[in-house]
Amino acid sequence: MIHVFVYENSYIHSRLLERIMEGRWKDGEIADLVEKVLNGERLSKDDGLRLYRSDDLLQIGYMANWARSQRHGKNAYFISNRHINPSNICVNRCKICAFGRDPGADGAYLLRVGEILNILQSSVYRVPFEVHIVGGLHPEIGIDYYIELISGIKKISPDIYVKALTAVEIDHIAKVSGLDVKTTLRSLKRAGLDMLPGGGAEIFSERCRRIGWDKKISGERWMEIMRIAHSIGIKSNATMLYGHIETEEERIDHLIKLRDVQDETGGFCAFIPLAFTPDNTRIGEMINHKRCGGVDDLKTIAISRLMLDNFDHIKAYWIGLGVKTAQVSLSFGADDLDGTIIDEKVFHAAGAKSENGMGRGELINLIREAGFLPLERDGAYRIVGSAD
Ligand code: V47
Repeated sequence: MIHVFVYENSYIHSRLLERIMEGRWKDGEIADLVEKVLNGERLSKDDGLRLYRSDDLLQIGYMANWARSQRHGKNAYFISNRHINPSNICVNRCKICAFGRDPGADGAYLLRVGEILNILQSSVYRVPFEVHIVGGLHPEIGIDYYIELISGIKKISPDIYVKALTAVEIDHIAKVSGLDVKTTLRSLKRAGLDMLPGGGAEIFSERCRRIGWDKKISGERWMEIMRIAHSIGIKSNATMLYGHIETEEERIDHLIKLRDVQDETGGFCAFIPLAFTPDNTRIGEMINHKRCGGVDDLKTIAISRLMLDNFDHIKAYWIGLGVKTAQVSLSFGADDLDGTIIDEKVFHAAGAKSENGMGRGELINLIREAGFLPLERDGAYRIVGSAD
């Protein structure tokens, strides 16, 4: 029995319904998968691979849009936020990264806590506001710096939502500070840490890690740190870096591992597929600075929505996708456009062409033009207000 939920005024949904009624979807190479999705059945690894290998982008998009609408109807979320990168000094120097610098190298920097607080004092002009803090693995900066930073931010305003430190950074800070991960996370939470961003997961494949980021913690360790965070009430996001040297099978394996962790903990808020941006990176040289195409971007958003049936939010990160693809992604399974993203540095170091920040009004217009209802949210996905 196929249950179809049709939203009023929804062209896409009425088209899907039409196709289903006419039985046309039954002829396609992925027709059995349409049936599985509409029946709410979980997709297998083989199903995920078939989706990647299918050329039927629109059918994949229909399914993902249908799954999206089951959770969110026509809602599309955004937030007012900015990035802060305390330091680009990094002991890992991954081949995918154009942001990191060796200690003492040209352009290497470490911001003092006071400097960061000054930046925030002058740039938080509306609340709620999210600050996204990530940086390099500095050989000497331990937990004291981050406790001072996070508690200083909460003194500026307790309504600033602090999404800070990837699992990779948590592992490093714990080591530098001579602490275990749980104690580190507990102390940061006490200081005001609200959640962890999803970075540093890359692709969990060991093969890729050996070639591209051999000093970074393994995928298993990344997941272990997320499990610990979730167990003490710290939520997080999750990411997948795609479009470099990974195979489709490695992508699907990555998604299934995340789905398994989410089944266990329920602690992931959003999944963000990150399109590899190749300039100024050593992996970029290996692939002739080729960036994956728009079809791959849209398929990856849609397949993420379909495989990650236990994730509420799929984010289209416009900094990496480009604004136009991010907008179209809203009809391919994404429900969140991240935010205003002032002062992003990691993707821009690698050649991202997007603007360094977007006005709130522009975000709202993009969402409306795509036929969705713009809803401003806070860091925990509580709705702050409808833009209408
Ligand atoms: O951890 C590094 C990736 C991540 C490149 O949680 C690259 O809400 C593309 O994690 N091309 C940082 N990607 C960004 C990140 C993120 C972004 C937006 C929202 C959230 C969230 C998290 O970017 C890194 C790494 O995985 N990265 N270099 C590159 N050349």
